[in-house]
Amino acid sequence: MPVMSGKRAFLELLKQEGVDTLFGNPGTTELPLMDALAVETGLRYVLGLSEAAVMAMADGYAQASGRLAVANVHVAPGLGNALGMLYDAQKAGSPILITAGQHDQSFTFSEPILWADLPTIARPFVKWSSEVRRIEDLPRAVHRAAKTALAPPTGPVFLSLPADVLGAEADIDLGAPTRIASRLRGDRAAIEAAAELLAAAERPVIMAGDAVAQSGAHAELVALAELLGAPVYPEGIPNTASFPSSHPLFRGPVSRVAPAIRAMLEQHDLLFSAGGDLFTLSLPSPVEAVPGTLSIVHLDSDPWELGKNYAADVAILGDPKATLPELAAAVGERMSPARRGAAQRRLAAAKETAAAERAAVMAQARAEAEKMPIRPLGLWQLIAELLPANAVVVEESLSSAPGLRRLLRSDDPQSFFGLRGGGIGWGLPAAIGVKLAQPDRPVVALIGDGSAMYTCQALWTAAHDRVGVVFVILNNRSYRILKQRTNAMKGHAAQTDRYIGMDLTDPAIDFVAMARALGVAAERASRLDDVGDLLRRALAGAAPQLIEVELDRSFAPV
Ligand SMILES: Cc1ncc(C[n+]2csc(CCOP(=O)(O)OP(=O)(O)O)c2C)c(N)n1
Ligand SMILES: [Mg+2]
Repeated sequence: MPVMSGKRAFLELLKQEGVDTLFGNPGTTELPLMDALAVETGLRYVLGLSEAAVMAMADGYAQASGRLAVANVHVAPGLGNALGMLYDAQKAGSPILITAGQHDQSFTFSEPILWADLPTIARPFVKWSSEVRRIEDLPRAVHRAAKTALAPPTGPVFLSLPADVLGAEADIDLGAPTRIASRLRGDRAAIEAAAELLAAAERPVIMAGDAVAQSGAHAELVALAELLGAPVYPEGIPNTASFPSSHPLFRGPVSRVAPAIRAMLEQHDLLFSAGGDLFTLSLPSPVEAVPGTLSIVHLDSDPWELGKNYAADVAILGDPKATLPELAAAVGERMSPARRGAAQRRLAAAKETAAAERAAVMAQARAEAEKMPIRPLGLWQLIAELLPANAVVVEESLSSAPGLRRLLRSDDPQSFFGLRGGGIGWGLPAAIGVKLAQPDRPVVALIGDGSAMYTCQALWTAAHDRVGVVFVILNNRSYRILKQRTNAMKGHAAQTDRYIGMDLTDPAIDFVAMARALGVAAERASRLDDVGDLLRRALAGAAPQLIEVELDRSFAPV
């Protein structure tokens, strides 16, 4: 066995696990690693200037590559700064190994500066959280962490790395990675039971969730939806391209409030959730989202999600790509000629409804496109027209989002990534991670002005590492969604038209100057034509570019 330092062993272990990129922000406790990186050619270090940006870059990279991402932060304050974005990564099920340097173990009892019990801080947000105490345990720890992050349901893991472990030398056996085969096929009896219900349903509806996108099961879900003649909605927080948006059965997302979800579900007698969450809501409601008469068939790779909030008549633990073909075949066997005829009629009707929905949004977008200042829907239509078919969109557009998914083409599972956890500031750095994972695809980030300010430091990384993302800042100079929601409370703010802590004015934030200060070329547009010109030019180039769009600040009562 070779004699090796802990710091060298750590980098070798990461390479064994297929890692080629490290996202990080260093401090004293990470210096052993930074020292080892000085002579390392197989790993690229991507520096983020705040830990929130580091974490979200790693998240975007993990989601867009499906591979293990690694983020390295500095002791307790660094980990603390990363936690909001770690929450988002946990909700998205992103396979990320987060490590933090820790003080020398002989030193920690005296409570040195920056020290805290790191695994305890990270634990609520990860699948596994631990500290490596001996250099001999380092291989086992890293392999276990990587295996756990990538095992379904995927998710982040945390390791604290004390300086004495990284600095020690020992004869170490580096061991080898383990991968848990993820194409888990659902239980046969459960598939048969599900097929009985699906084939007998008279008004079925499908919700497509992130597990479909993650397993690359578009074609498999399309086949089942067409067989059933069922419309397909993206799940409540539609953060992935879980169904091809150009398909005639695709419907725009449902809202995140229970009454609207219920109104949709009341038109159906059976809900098939393919890897979707039922339901992450944003506001409490006296109305239940799911009507009592609805049958539920639920397939997911995460047992926690199955029947979490609403009892499933049949719950299948399985990978969508591996399980859907068997389910479709079992349904097919049960489709009598009469049922097939009914499914054909449903298919035709569902296509018509979806086409009418699309036409209505497009007509509204055309009307909005005439207005000044720029309205979100007019902007979406322009962007949807201009983006090439292989573009990837990263979205954190908050109040501007309505209509976007209906207009945007997101036809492959990697073509769209949105905010899952709700902790804003994710989108701008996540887009950098997405572009690093998919360098050959154009990546466009659609980011609210408020959201952009949480992690705007990441622009420097885009410039420094020449990551050619096109950042579109939706500048309505406000936390517009909070104004909408405060207004809906019909209280003092609505009566007085005063919204405390929600205006980003006086001074207005100059995103063009800010981007240029951080090394990213930037322009401002107040007319759609100008947005179009800037976007065309940005897409033609390879450098990062920021377009600040002056959006309408007003909001209609919701
Ligand atoms: C980390 C974090 N802090 C605060 C919030 C609360 N919050 C939700 S939306 C929002 C404003 C978003 O503003 P912007 O990105 O400009 O979008 P707009 O509402 O204007 O469309 C805030 C502050 C949050 N969700 N996450
Ligand atoms: Mg805003």
